[in-house]
Amino acid sequence: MSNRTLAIIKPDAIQNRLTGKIIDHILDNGFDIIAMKKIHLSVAEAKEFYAIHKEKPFYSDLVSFMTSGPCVVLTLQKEEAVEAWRNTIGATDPAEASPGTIRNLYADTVQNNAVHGSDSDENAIKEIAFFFSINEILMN
Ligand code: IDP
Ligand code: MG
Repeated sequence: MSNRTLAIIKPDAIQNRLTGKIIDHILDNGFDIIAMKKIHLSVAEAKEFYAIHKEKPFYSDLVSFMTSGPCVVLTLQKEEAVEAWRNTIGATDPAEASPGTIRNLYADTVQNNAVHGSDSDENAIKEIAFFFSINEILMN
């Protein structure tokens, strides 16, 4: 499974009509999209997805942000997908994201940072299963 990761195009990017540009960026960087759907997270789902951050001061604002509008969730496939996708999105804070990364190009603030990426193979497996059932993911 180390060739898969979970990506989310977050509500700020959807609101800013950047979905197509971000999907182009994904494809131009050699990722295959093996699952994709547009969803609107419930508060309960957002809380569970970000449970690892529940003690952080930004947790409740993060949950509000992630439920403020729809997201696009994707399963991406590429060799060493987790690391490759983290490199493609850039640092959490867009002010620190390298030039040409998605967060550098399309994000506004450390919270409204356009995209999500799994941080480990273990979490990628959990996060993909959080959003997709097995029959929603292309097999090849
Ligand atoms: P990551 O998305 O780069 O993995 P995490 O530390 O896992 O960053 O944080 C999850 C999300 O929480 C971030 O993408 C961002 O939306 C939000 N976040 C992280 N740090 C802060 C902060 O200091 N202030 C406000 N929001 C934050
Ligand atoms: Mg993270």
